[in-house]
This record gives sequence, C-alpha cells and structure tokens, in this order.
Amino acid sequence: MPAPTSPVYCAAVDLGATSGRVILGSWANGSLTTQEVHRFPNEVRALNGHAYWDIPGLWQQVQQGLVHAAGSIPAGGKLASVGVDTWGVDHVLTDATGNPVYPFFAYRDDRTQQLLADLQAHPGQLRRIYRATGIPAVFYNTSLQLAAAVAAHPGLKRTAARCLFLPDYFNFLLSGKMSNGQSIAGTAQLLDISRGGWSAATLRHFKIPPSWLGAPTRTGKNLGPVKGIAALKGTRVIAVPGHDTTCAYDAIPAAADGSDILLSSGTWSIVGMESDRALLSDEALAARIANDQTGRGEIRPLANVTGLWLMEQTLREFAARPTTTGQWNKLVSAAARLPAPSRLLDVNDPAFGNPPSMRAAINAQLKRHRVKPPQELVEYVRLICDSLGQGHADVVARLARLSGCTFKRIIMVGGGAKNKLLCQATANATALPLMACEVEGSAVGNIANQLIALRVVKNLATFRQLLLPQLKTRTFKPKR
Ligand code: LFR
Repeated sequence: MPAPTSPVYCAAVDLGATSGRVILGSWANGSLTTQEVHRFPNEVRALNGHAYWDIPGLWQQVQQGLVHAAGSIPAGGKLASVGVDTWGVDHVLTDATGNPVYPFFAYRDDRTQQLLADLQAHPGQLRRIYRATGIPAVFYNTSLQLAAAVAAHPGLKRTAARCLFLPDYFNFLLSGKMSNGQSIAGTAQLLDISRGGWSAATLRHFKIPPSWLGAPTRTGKNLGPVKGIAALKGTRVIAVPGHDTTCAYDAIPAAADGSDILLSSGTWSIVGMESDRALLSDEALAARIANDQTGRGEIRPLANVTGLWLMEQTLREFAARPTTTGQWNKLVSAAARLPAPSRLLDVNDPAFGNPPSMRAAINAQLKRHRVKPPQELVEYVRLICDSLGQGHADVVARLARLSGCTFKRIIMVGGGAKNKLLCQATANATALPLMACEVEGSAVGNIANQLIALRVVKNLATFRQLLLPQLKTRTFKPKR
C-alpha cells in the first residue's frame, strides 16, 4: 500500500449570477474533500433602466473568502493555489494599468437587442460568424456587448486598452497579470474555433479593436503568486477554465466513449456532449448549439435552456415560498403528486429572459395558447419542472441528430440534481436513465484543473475516475 501523502490545498472562487462561493479543496491519497468556506449573494443592480454587476462588492467577498480558506487549513498546511471561474460573456474594459474605464454591465441588460435584430436580418453574416466562432447569436454575447459599447462611445477605442473577461479580471486583481483565458474567451463569439486565436473577420464585423484582446491562454497556466493578501503569501494563481460551465462539465464523471449527455442544472440548464469536433452546420446554428472550448483542446457542443431561472424568479412572487430544504422537498413532492399539466411551456421563449414578473410572463404564454394559468405555487413548480424536462429532451434529440451519436445516459449536476421531480421529468422526456450527482460542479472542476496544473493529478480522465466512487448518486429510470 502506498504511504499516505500530506494533503494539497486549493481554493476555488466560483461566481454565479445569483451567488458566489469560495470552496476549499483538500486532495490526499486520490480523494477530494471540499468545504464551503464562504458564500455570498450576487445580484444584478438596476440603475436608470440598465443592469449592472457590483464588481467591487464581489472582489471584497472574494478576498474575504480566500482569507477564510487560508485560515481553515490545519497547522502545517498551506494554500497551494487559487482558481477563478464565473458565468460567461461579461467582462471589464480597462486602461493599460487595469483600471476600469467603462460600466460593469450585466449580460441580461437589453442594450444589445437592436444589434441582435440587425444581425438576424442578415442570415449570411449570422452563418459566417457561427462558422468562424462556433457560437450562435444571442443578445448577451460579448461580441454584441462590445459592439454596443463602441457604437455608443467611439472614444472607447482610445480610452480602453484591454478587455478582460470576469475571471481574467479577478485573476488580474489577484496576480497583477493580464491574460485572456481560452475557455472564457470562447464564450465571447470572437475566438476562431477552427484555427485558435481571435477571429479577425469577426472582430472587424463588430468593430472591436484587436488590441483589446491578448493571445488566449491555455487552461492550467501559472499566473504567479497572489499579491496584496498577506494570508495568501506563497499561494499561486492558476488559470483554470474561467467559464463556470466548462468547470461544471469537468466535474461530471462522463464515460470516455462520449455516450453520456452532460447536464449542468442551475440558473441555466446546460445540455451538452463531449466531442473532438465542433458542430457548425446551419441546423446546429438554428438549434443554438454553442461549441464550448475547454482551453485544453476539447470541444463541447452544448445548448442553454432557460433553467432554474424560471423557478427562482417565480418563487420570488410567492410569499409562501420554501426557505428550508425540508419545505422545498415537501413542495416538490406535492408537485409530483399533481396531474401532468395539459400543456408545457416553451421554456426558450425570449419573454423569459429578464421579465419584470416571471409569473406574468408564464401566464401570458399560456393564455396565448388558451390554457388557464396555474393558481398555486405547487402548480407552477410542476409546470416548470415538466417543461424543463421537455426542454432538455429537445436538446438531447438535436445533439443526437447533429452528431450522429447514440446517447445511453444523462449525468446531471448542479442545484437541479437535488430536485427529484426535475430529474424524473428529464428522464421521462428523453427516455434515458438519468444519474443525478451531488457535487458542487463548477467548484470541483475548478479544483480539478488546479490539481492537474500542480501535477498532483495526471489529467482530467484520471480525476473523473477517482471522483466517481466518492460521489453520492441517484439514478432515475424513464417512465412513460
Ligand atoms: C452559466 C453561464 C452559461 C452562459 C451564461 C451567460 O452560468 O456561464 O454557460 O451561457 O452563464 O454567461
């Protein structure tokens, strides 16, 4: 038997659109232990009709969380590294010294809608941009956000020197180094999916200065020591896949033969597959397949389904919403006992993007189809779970058609994996068994990439193999 080794400690900073957390990972003898040392809410701040992030507030929380992480390590141990992952597409425009020169817009802000409509009126352009970047046209793409910024403020071409995506920006605050990580850059609709590097034609199309973007860095790069936080002396910053979706997928113990569908269920449901080639056909574009880049060379064709955003926003409108896990489980069980809804929602309705009232937006869609809207919260829960299940199944069917693959199973991680009604609805609608895993997906994937960069774990396949037996899983068989 090999002698026990002393643990390696890594901290994952994992920022989501509704909450952020700092997780301390400890790796010893092929086994991972995680501890949530800090969690904090995150929300969009509205100002004069626009949506913004509170980036200084997030930075304060990140520092606090990292100090907690270092303080939670037993005497004699040391925090080896830190990695940052966040939601995709959002960014900070800075001057050459890294000071922000433009507001921190949030991706659900609707200032890009007109530009999107203009683009959609030109199918040839849409297709060219998709073939080049592998990313479909969505109103929140960085490409459109930067195009809107330059159009509204032409002087930005001079005042801004760099565009740092959110993980890049936090990496800069931590290490003092500016870089654009390939995985997060891949969400921008500006990277050349086939040749690597930035797509010059796409940058030209959106009138984005190429000088704003540095050569995309591969996952695993050592950005140097943390600066300015005394408790983190000697800890290095590692560029993990900055995109939370990439990290979440990295934590999914998928079969090596590509026969699993990967489903990360949070604010967005992200339904995808692993592949060695991008899906770039017109049908893939119509299905809004985004080709995620891991920054290690792999491609993951996936689609965003509206996700638990529908649930989170609907719950806000009910005073009697559950506040504990027990109450939540009771509500889900009651919803499971209701008869199936007579008509499901089209969960991809753009009206669900950022409505003032989600309940009103749901009711409006049902009324358009002459269906009586639900009254009680429990009925909304049933309707949303069944509709999401169908939304997931639609993507699975498209991925199968486009890739020619036969999928045998769905592996689900994220908050939704705890919702048995959503798991069962997804298994039923796809007619595939679904394995729900209890794992803090993006934080664990973030830590996995640090361990690989530190050469403690050989590669992702090895990490997944070692992780699987440590996970609490539950399988849902499809019922008709
Ligand atoms: C999930 C996610 C999705 C991305 C969306 C917007 O948190 O990163 O992958 O499409 O947020 O950035």
